Amino acid sequence: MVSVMNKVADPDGAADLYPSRNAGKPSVIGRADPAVYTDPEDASPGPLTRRQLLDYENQGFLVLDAFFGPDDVRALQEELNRLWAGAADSGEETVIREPDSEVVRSIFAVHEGNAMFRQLARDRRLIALAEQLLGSRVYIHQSRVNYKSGFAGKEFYWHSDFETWHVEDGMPRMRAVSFSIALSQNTPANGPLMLIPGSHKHYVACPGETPEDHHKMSLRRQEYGVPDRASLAWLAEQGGGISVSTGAPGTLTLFECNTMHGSNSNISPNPRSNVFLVYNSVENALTAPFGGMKPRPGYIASRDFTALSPLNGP
Ligand code: 6CS
Ligand code: FE
Repeated sequence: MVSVMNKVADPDGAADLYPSRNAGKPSVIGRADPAVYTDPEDASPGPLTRRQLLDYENQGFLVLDAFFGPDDVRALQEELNRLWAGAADSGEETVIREPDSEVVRSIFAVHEGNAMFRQLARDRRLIALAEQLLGSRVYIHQSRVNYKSGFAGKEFYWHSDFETWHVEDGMPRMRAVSFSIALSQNTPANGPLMLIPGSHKHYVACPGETPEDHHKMSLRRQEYGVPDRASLAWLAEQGGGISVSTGAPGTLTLFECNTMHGSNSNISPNPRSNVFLVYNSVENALTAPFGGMKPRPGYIASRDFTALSPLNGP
Protein backbone atom coordinates (compact mmCIF):
# COMPACT_ATOMS: atom_id res chain seq x y z
CA MET A 1 0.00 0.00 0.00
CA VAL A 2 2.69 2.46 0.96
CA SER A 3 4.68 3.76 -2.01
CA VAL A 4 7.33 6.47 -1.92
CA MET A 5 6.97 9.11 -4.63
CA ASN A 6 10.03 10.67 -6.25
CA LYS A 7 10.94 13.97 -4.70
CA VAL A 8 9.97 16.86 -6.97
CA ALA A 9 11.70 20.26 -6.97
CA ASP A 10 9.45 23.16 -6.00
CA PRO A 11 9.41 26.56 -7.76
CA ASP A 12 12.17 27.88 -5.47
CA GLY A 13 14.40 24.92 -6.24
CA ALA A 14 14.31 23.35 -2.75
CA ALA A 15 13.32 19.69 -2.83
CA ASP A 16 9.59 19.18 -2.36
CA LEU A 17 9.55 16.46 0.27
CA TYR A 18 5.76 16.31 0.23
CA PRO A 19 4.44 16.43 -3.36
CA SER A 20 0.67 16.07 -3.69
CA ARG A 21 -2.13 16.63 -6.22
CA ASN A 22 0.30 16.13 -9.11
CA ALA A 23 -0.24 12.53 -10.10
CA GLY A 24 -3.31 10.48 -10.94
CA LYS A 25 -2.92 7.99 -8.14
CA PRO A 26 -2.81 8.60 -4.38
CA SER A 27 0.18 7.43 -2.35
CA VAL A 28 1.42 7.46 1.24
CA ILE A 29 4.81 9.13 1.83
CA GLY A 30 6.92 8.70 4.97
CA ARG A 31 7.15 11.76 7.24
CA ALA A 32 10.58 13.46 7.16
CA ASP A 33 10.04 15.75 10.20
CA PRO A 34 9.66 15.29 13.98
CA ALA A 35 6.39 16.32 15.61
CA VAL A 36 8.10 17.64 18.75
CA TYR A 37 11.13 19.86 18.05
CA THR A 38 12.44 19.93 21.59
CA ASP A 39 13.99 16.85 23.18
CA PRO A 40 11.46 15.35 25.68
CA GLU A 41 14.48 14.49 27.84
CA ASP A 42 15.50 18.17 27.83
CA ALA A 43 16.15 19.29 31.38
CA SER A 44 14.63 22.76 30.91
CA PRO A 45 10.95 22.22 31.76
CA GLY A 46 8.20 23.66 29.59
CA PRO A 47 4.42 23.63 30.13
CA LEU A 48 4.15 20.06 28.81
CA THR A 49 5.60 17.16 30.76
CA ARG A 50 7.93 14.55 29.25
CA ARG A 51 4.95 12.14 29.14
CA GLN A 52 2.76 14.66 27.33
CA LEU A 53 5.53 15.41 24.80
CA LEU A 54 5.97 11.68 24.11
CA ASP A 55 2.19 11.22 23.77
CA TYR A 56 1.98 14.13 21.32
CA GLU A 57 4.93 12.77 19.31
CA ASN A 58 3.25 9.37 19.13
CA GLN A 59 -0.46 10.30 18.80
CA GLY A 60 -0.25 13.61 16.94
CA PHE A 61 -2.61 15.39 19.37
CA LEU A 62 -3.23 16.19 23.04
CA VAL A 63 -6.42 17.21 24.85
CA LEU A 64 -6.04 19.52 27.88
CA ASP A 65 -9.28 19.74 29.86
CA ALA A 66 -10.32 22.99 31.56
CA PHE A 67 -7.32 24.84 30.15
CA PHE A 68 -9.33 28.10 30.20
CA GLY A 69 -11.34 28.99 33.28
CA PRO A 70 -15.02 30.01 33.31
CA ASP A 71 -14.34 33.78 33.26
CA ASP A 72 -12.12 33.53 30.18
CA VAL A 73 -14.58 31.18 28.50
CA ARG A 74 -17.53 33.49 29.16
CA ALA A 75 -15.67 36.50 27.73
CA LEU A 76 -14.68 34.54 24.61
CA GLN A 77 -18.20 33.18 24.14
CA GLU A 78 -19.69 36.69 24.37
CA GLU A 79 -17.15 37.92 21.79
CA LEU A 80 -17.89 34.92 19.58
CA ASN A 81 -21.59 35.77 19.69
CA ARG A 82 -20.88 39.41 18.88
CA LEU A 83 -18.81 38.32 15.85
CA TRP A 84 -21.59 35.94 14.78
CA ALA A 85 -24.24 38.68 14.97
CA GLY A 86 -22.06 41.05 12.97
CA ALA A 87 -21.32 38.45 10.28
CA ALA A 88 -24.94 37.63 9.39
CA ASP A 89 -25.19 40.26 6.60
CA SER A 90 -21.47 40.75 6.10
CA GLY A 91 -19.86 40.63 2.69
CA GLU A 92 -16.37 40.33 4.20
CA GLU A 93 -14.20 37.68 2.52
CA THR A 94 -13.20 36.46 5.98
CA VAL A 95 -16.80 35.30 6.57
CA ILE A 96 -17.31 31.80 5.15
CA ARG A 97 -20.82 30.42 4.76
CA GLU A 98 -22.11 26.85 4.72
CA PRO A 99 -22.02 25.11 1.32
CA ASP A 100 -25.78 24.88 0.92
CA SER A 101 -27.07 27.88 2.88
CA GLU A 102 -26.09 31.39 3.92
CA VAL A 103 -25.51 30.25 7.52
CA VAL A 104 -22.09 31.43 8.74
CA ARG A 105 -19.65 28.51 8.92
CA SER A 106 -16.35 30.21 9.86
CA ILE A 107 -14.80 33.61 10.37
CA PHE A 108 -11.10 33.78 9.49
CA ALA A 109 -8.26 36.01 10.73
CA VAL A 110 -9.92 36.73 14.08
CA HIS A 111 -6.43 37.20 15.59
CA GLU A 112 -6.08 40.28 13.39
CA GLY A 113 -9.59 41.68 13.17
CA ASN A 114 -10.67 41.32 16.79
CA ALA A 115 -8.97 42.72 19.92
CA MET A 116 -9.96 39.87 22.24
CA PHE A 117 -8.87 37.10 19.85
CA ARG A 118 -5.73 39.08 19.05
CA GLN A 119 -4.92 38.96 22.79
CA LEU A 120 -5.85 35.27 22.97
CA ALA A 121 -3.33 34.46 20.21
CA ARG A 122 -0.65 36.15 22.35
CA ASP A 123 -1.64 34.39 25.59
CA ARG A 124 1.63 33.60 27.35
CA ARG A 125 0.55 30.02 28.07
CA LEU A 126 -0.35 29.30 24.43
CA ILE A 127 2.89 30.76 23.11
CA ALA A 128 4.89 28.72 25.66
CA LEU A 129 3.11 25.53 24.48
CA ALA A 130 3.70 26.32 20.80
CA GLU A 131 7.36 27.27 21.34
CA GLN A 132 7.97 24.07 23.31
CA LEU A 133 6.42 21.87 20.61
CA LEU A 134 7.99 23.71 17.65
CA GLY A 135 11.36 24.43 19.26
CA SER A 136 11.46 28.07 18.15
CA ARG A 137 9.69 31.43 18.22
CA VAL A 138 6.28 31.26 16.55
CA TYR A 139 3.79 33.34 14.59
CA ILE A 140 0.13 32.80 13.65
CA HIS A 141 -0.27 31.12 10.28
CA GLN A 142 -4.08 31.12 10.43
CA SER A 143 -6.92 31.73 12.88
CA ARG A 144 -10.63 31.07 12.55
CA VAL A 145 -13.81 30.59 14.53
CA ASN A 146 -15.83 27.56 13.42
CA TYR A 147 -19.48 27.78 14.43
CA LYS A 148 -20.85 24.38 13.34
CA SER A 149 -24.41 25.65 13.96
CA GLY A 150 -27.14 23.41 15.32
CA PHE A 151 -28.98 21.51 12.52
CA ALA A 152 -27.12 23.51 9.80
CA GLY A 153 -23.39 23.03 10.48
CA LYS A 154 -21.98 20.79 7.76
CA GLU A 155 -19.06 18.38 7.91
CA PHE A 156 -15.36 19.01 7.42
CA TYR A 157 -14.30 15.96 5.43
CA TRP A 158 -11.10 14.09 6.37
CA HIS A 159 -7.93 16.02 5.54
CA SER A 160 -4.42 16.89 6.63
CA ASP A 161 -4.10 20.64 7.14
CA PHE A 162 -0.43 20.42 6.21
CA GLU A 163 -1.23 18.95 2.78
CA THR A 164 -3.22 22.10 1.98
CA TRP A 165 -0.78 24.47 3.66
CA HIS A 166 2.13 22.88 1.77
CA VAL A 167 0.49 22.72 -1.67
CA GLU A 168 -1.55 25.94 -1.57
CA ASP A 169 0.37 28.16 0.90
CA GLY A 170 4.00 27.04 0.50
CA MET A 171 4.58 25.75 4.04
CA PRO A 172 7.88 23.86 3.60
CA ARG A 173 8.00 21.41 6.52
CA MET A 174 5.76 19.89 9.17
CA ARG A 175 6.52 22.37 11.96
CA ALA A 176 3.13 23.87 12.85
CA VAL A 177 0.44 23.07 15.39
CA SER A 178 -3.29 23.86 15.64
CA PHE A 179 -4.87 24.84 18.96
CA SER A 180 -8.61 24.26 19.06
CA ILE A 181 -10.34 25.91 22.02
CA ALA A 182 -13.87 24.67 22.70
CA LEU A 183 -16.31 27.54 23.24
CA SER A 184 -19.36 25.31 23.47
CA GLN A 185 -19.95 21.82 24.78
CA ASN A 186 -18.24 19.50 22.30
CA THR A 187 -20.18 16.23 22.57
CA PRO A 188 -20.35 13.06 20.46
CA ALA A 189 -23.68 14.42 19.10
CA ASN A 190 -22.81 17.86 17.71
CA GLY A 191 -20.04 17.14 15.21
CA PRO A 192 -16.87 17.15 17.33
CA LEU A 193 -13.34 17.03 15.95
CA MET A 194 -12.31 13.47 15.01
CA LEU A 195 -8.61 12.58 14.76
CA ILE A 196 -6.75 9.46 13.65
CA PRO A 197 -4.04 8.63 16.20
CA GLY A 198 -0.57 8.36 14.67
CA SER A 199 -1.76 9.54 11.24
CA HIS A 200 0.66 12.50 11.38
CA LYS A 201 3.51 10.00 10.79
CA HIS A 202 2.36 9.40 7.21
CA TYR A 203 1.82 11.95 4.44
CA VAL A 204 -1.08 11.08 2.14
CA ALA A 205 -0.45 12.53 -1.30
CA CYS A 206 -3.88 13.31 -2.72
CA PRO A 207 -5.10 12.71 -6.28
CA GLY A 208 -6.38 15.39 -8.62
CA GLU A 209 -5.43 18.91 -9.61
CA THR A 210 -6.16 22.06 -7.56
CA PRO A 211 -8.84 24.30 -9.11
CA GLU A 212 -8.22 28.02 -9.59
CA ASP A 213 -9.09 30.04 -6.45
CA HIS A 214 -9.75 26.72 -4.69
CA HIS A 215 -10.24 28.38 -1.27
CA LYS A 216 -13.53 29.93 -2.44
CA MET A 217 -14.92 26.39 -2.51
CA SER A 218 -12.70 24.38 -0.14
CA LEU A 219 -13.46 26.45 2.96
CA ARG A 220 -17.16 25.67 2.42
CA ARG A 221 -16.75 22.04 1.32
CA GLN A 222 -13.32 20.60 0.55
CA GLU A 223 -13.25 18.25 -2.45
CA TYR A 224 -9.58 18.49 -3.51
CA GLY A 225 -6.68 17.76 -1.21
CA VAL A 226 -8.75 15.07 0.48
CA PRO A 227 -7.29 11.58 0.86
CA ASP A 228 -8.61 8.53 -0.94
CA ARG A 229 -10.67 6.01 1.02
CA ALA A 230 -8.05 3.24 0.89
CA SER A 231 -5.42 5.52 2.47
CA LEU A 232 -7.89 6.69 5.11
CA ALA A 233 -8.83 3.10 5.97
CA TRP A 234 -5.14 2.19 6.16
CA LEU A 235 -4.39 5.15 8.49
CA ALA A 236 -7.29 4.27 10.79
CA GLU A 237 -6.15 0.65 10.90
CA GLN A 238 -2.55 1.69 11.65
CA GLY A 239 -3.73 4.09 14.36
CA GLY A 240 -6.08 1.69 16.06
CA GLY A 241 -9.22 3.60 15.18
CA ILE A 242 -10.57 7.15 15.43
CA SER A 243 -10.45 9.45 18.47
CA VAL A 244 -13.17 12.04 19.14
CA SER A 245 -12.20 15.27 20.90
CA THR A 246 -15.09 16.11 23.23
CA GLY A 247 -15.11 18.33 26.28
CA ALA A 248 -16.56 21.33 28.02
CA PRO A 249 -15.98 24.94 26.94
CA GLY A 250 -12.38 25.81 27.82
CA THR A 251 -10.97 22.47 26.65
CA LEU A 252 -7.80 22.92 24.56
CA THR A 253 -7.01 20.37 21.85
CA LEU A 254 -3.53 20.58 20.32
CA PHE A 255 -3.14 18.73 17.01
CA GLU A 256 -0.13 18.41 14.77
CA CYS A 257 -0.36 20.02 11.31
CA ASN A 258 -0.33 16.65 9.53
CA THR A 259 -2.74 14.76 11.81
CA MET A 260 -5.64 13.45 9.74
CA HIS A 261 -8.87 14.94 11.10
CA GLY A 262 -12.41 15.83 10.19
CA SER A 263 -15.84 16.32 11.75
CA ASN A 264 -19.38 15.24 10.99
CA SER A 265 -22.34 17.45 10.22
CA ASN A 266 -24.17 18.74 13.26
CA ILE A 267 -27.78 17.53 13.24
CA SER A 268 -28.19 18.23 16.95
CA PRO A 269 -29.90 21.42 18.16
CA ASN A 270 -26.68 22.58 19.84
CA PRO A 271 -23.81 24.49 18.15
CA ARG A 272 -20.25 23.21 18.28
CA SER A 273 -18.22 26.43 18.39
CA ASN A 274 -14.42 26.42 18.54
CA VAL A 275 -11.72 28.97 17.94
CA PHE A 276 -8.66 27.66 16.09
CA LEU A 277 -5.21 29.24 16.32
CA VAL A 278 -2.47 27.79 14.08
CA TYR A 279 1.09 28.46 15.26
CA ASN A 280 3.91 28.00 12.75
CA SER A 281 7.64 28.09 13.51
CA VAL A 282 9.35 31.28 12.36
CA GLU A 283 11.91 28.85 10.86
CA ASN A 284 9.20 27.36 8.66
CA ALA A 285 7.99 30.52 6.98
CA LEU A 286 5.88 30.16 3.84
CA THR A 287 7.59 30.10 0.47
CA ALA A 288 5.90 29.87 -2.93
CA PRO A 289 3.02 27.34 -2.98
CA PHE A 290 4.45 23.91 -3.84
CA GLY A 291 1.44 23.32 -6.06
CA GLY A 292 2.61 26.15 -8.33
CA MET A 293 -0.56 28.25 -7.96
CA LYS A 294 -0.69 31.85 -6.77
CA PRO A 295 -0.56 32.21 -2.95
CA ARG A 296 -3.85 32.21 -1.04
CA PRO A 297 -4.92 35.52 0.58
CA GLY A 298 -3.29 36.62 3.83
CA TYR A 299 -6.50 36.16 5.86
CA ILE A 300 -6.15 32.38 5.22
CA ALA A 301 -2.35 32.06 5.25
CA SER A 302 -0.53 34.93 6.94
CA ARG A 303 2.71 36.16 5.43
CA ASP A 304 3.60 38.26 8.46
CA PHE A 305 6.27 36.00 9.97
CA THR A 306 7.07 38.33 12.88
CA ALA A 307 7.63 36.27 16.04
CA LEU A 308 4.84 36.72 18.59
CA SER A 309 5.63 38.10 22.04
CA PRO A 310 3.30 37.15 24.91
CA LEU A 311 0.88 39.84 26.09
CA ASN A 312 -0.30 38.66 29.46
CA GLY A 313 0.50 36.67 32.50
CA PRO A 314 3.55 36.44 34.79
O1 6CS B 1 -7.61 25.32 3.94
C1 6CS B 1 -7.41 25.61 5.11
O2 6CS B 1 -6.40 26.20 5.50
C2 6CS B 1 -8.52 25.29 6.09
N1 6CS B 1 -9.25 24.10 5.74
C3 6CS B 1 -9.47 23.11 6.61
C4 6CS B 1 -10.50 22.10 6.28
N2 6CS B 1 -8.76 22.96 7.73
C5 6CS B 1 -7.62 23.88 7.91
C6 6CS B 1 -8.02 25.24 7.50
O3 6CS B 1 -9.01 25.76 8.30
FE1 FE C 1 -8.44 21.26 9.23
